[in-house]
Amino acid sequence: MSDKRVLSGIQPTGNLHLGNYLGAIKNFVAMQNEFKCFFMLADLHALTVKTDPKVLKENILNTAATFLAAGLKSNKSTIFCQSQINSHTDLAWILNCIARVGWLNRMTQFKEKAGSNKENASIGLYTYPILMAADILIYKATHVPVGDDQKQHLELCRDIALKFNNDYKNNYFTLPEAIIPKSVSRIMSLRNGTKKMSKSEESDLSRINLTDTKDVISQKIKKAKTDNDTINEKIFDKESKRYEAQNLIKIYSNLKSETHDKVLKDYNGKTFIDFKKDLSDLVIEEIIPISNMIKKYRNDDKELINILINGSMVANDIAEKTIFEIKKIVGLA
Ligand code: AQP
Repeated sequence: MSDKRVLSGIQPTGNLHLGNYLGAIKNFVAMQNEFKCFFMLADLHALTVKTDPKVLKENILNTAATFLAAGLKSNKSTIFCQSQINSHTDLAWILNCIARVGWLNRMTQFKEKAGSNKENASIGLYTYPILMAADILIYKATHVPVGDDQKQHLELCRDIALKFNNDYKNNYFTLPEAIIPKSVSRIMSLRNGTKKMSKSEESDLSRINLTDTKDVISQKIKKAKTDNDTINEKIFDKESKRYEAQNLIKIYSNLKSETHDKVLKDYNGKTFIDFKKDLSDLVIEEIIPISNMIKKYRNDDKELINILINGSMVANDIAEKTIFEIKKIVGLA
């Protein structure tokens, strides 16, 4: 096993969807044989928007079940809940004092999530990227597999680590690198090809949930927005603006492990009616086994809870060592 360390996480904010799967979890599964991996349920991040406590508890268990159902193994990866490791928030405070307000003001995710009512957004939503930097740096992660939407936060994490090293005249932090899947860096909503597929989007028709049934998946793909043109090799041209079509082709090519060019060639001249049928079959083949396993894991929450407790113990040992070293560097220990 290489000495690279991987950390990533997912917020337990609702049903995980095809975007979370292709953009993140599928890559987590592939990495666990090669690297030392830490995968967390980012439950502190989930509090940045209004959350019902009972729903959050359920979402934590659903997300843990989804990790395992998708193929993460507790004997290969450390799977844990962020809120159980106090050093994340200890380090976040120290990093709050390193990061600059101007840096946070540039974060586009805050602008998108806060919308037009910025004044009413939580401070947590604003400082979310600092906690994310702490999540990564507390485990001295070298690599962070994320979707393209998180690239800016990762760059901020590197800036914070670099400033810490400069301010304290050492090379304590290694700068982590993002690993962004090339073929599907961002899965878009099935209803609007310019918006990313998201758990919090109101319309359930905008996403394929990892718990959807066969019929629901077929219906959602049938109803997915497309245009009246046939499939042709110009779909990905900048001026084509066929965003919904591009999104469906990207999903297909990822699931089939084929290039966009090959898919476009195979379906050249065909309509989306034909294509959607085949896409449905592919999505069902990938998602239904996961969906069945999620149900199985949720039948025995004790096993899930034990996995999270064990993961937290492993994570805590490492995080406590790091925070002690950092406290010494900054003069708090
Ligand atoms: N549409 C997407 N395409 C590719 N990757 C995606 N990810 C999320 N949406 C897509 C990746 O999934 C990981 C976990 O994301 P998260 O749940 O922590 O937060 P998020 O990015 O804010 O995801 P959502 O679905 O949009 O959640 P809500 O609606 O709760 O904010 C990340 O690696 C992300 O890149």
